[in-house]
Amino acid sequence: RLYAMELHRAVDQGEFLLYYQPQVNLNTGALVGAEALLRWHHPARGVLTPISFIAALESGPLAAVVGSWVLDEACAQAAYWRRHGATGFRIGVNLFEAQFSVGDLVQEVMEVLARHGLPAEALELEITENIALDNDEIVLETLRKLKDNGVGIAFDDFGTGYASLSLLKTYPITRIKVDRSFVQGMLDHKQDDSVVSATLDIAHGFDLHTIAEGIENKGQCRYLKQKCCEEGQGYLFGKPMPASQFASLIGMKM
Ligand code: G
Ligand code: G
Ligand code: NA
Ligand code: MN
Repeated sequence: RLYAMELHRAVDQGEFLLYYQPQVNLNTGALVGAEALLRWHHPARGVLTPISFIAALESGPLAAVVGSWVLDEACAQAAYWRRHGATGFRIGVNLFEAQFSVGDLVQEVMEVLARHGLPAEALELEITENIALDNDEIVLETLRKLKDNGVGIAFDDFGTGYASLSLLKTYPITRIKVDRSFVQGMLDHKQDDSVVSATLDIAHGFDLHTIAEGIENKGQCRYLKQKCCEEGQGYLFGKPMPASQFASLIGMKM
C-alpha cells in the first residue's frame, strides 16, 4: 500500500502527533486525566486519524517505534501538566502488540517514567483483547510486572471481543473501559443497556476501576453515574484535541 513508504517518512520527519481527550470523574465532574490518541500530520492530506493508517502501521515494521514514541511523548506531556498544576493527572496510552515482542517493555516504561519524573500511578496503559489473545505468555508476564510496579492497565473496548470475560480472570487488569458502542445504544436498546450494566457489575465484582467511553450527552452521563461508573470520556466532556488546546482547557499555559 501507498502508506507503507510514507510511514517511514512520517517517523523520520516527525509527522506524528498526539491529541488528548479528557477523562472526568462522573461524581465530581473533575478532570482526572486524558487518553493520548495518535494523529498523523500528513503533508498533503492534513491531520489523519488512526482509522486511515493504523492497520498499515500495525502490520508493518514501525509499530514498536511509533509506540515507543507515543509512550515517551505522552509521559513527557503528562509530567509537564502535573508540574504545572494538574496534580494527580493520569495519562492513558494505547499499546501496540509489537511493543510486547520487541525489547523489554517493562524496562522501557520504567525508564520513561523515571526520565520524566512521572509516578507509575500516573500512567495507564490500554490494551485490547487482540493483544491479550495473541501472545499470551509474554503479554501476561509483562503486564504483571508493570502492574506490580504500580502502572495501571486498562482493558479497552471491553465487551466487543470474544473472550473478554475469561481474560478478566487471568489478566492483571486495573480498569475496564466500557466500549462506546454500548454506551451509545444503552438508553435506547435494552441489549446495549444490559451489556453496560453487566460490565459495570463485573468490574465491581472484580474490584476494578471503570470508565465509560463515548459519552455524548447528559442523559448517558447521568445514567452511568447512577450505575456507579466512576469515570467518563466522550464528546460531552471534550473531543480529542492538541496539547495546546488541552492545556487551555485545564487553565494552563504551554
Ligand atoms: O483517535 P481515535 O479515537 O480515532 O482512535 C481510533 C483508534 O486508534 C482507537 O481505537 C485507539 O485505540 C487507536 N489508537 C489511537 N492512538 C493510538 C496509539 O497511540 N497507539 C495505539 N496502539 N493505538 C492507538
Ligand atoms: O481507544 P479507542 O479506540 O476507544 O479510541 C477512542 C476513539 O473514540 C477515538 O477515535 C475517539 O475519537 C473516539 N471517541 C471518543 N469519544 C467519542 C464520542 O463521544 N463519540 C464518538 N462517536 N467517538 C468518540
Ligand atoms: Na484506547
Ligand atoms: Mn477504546
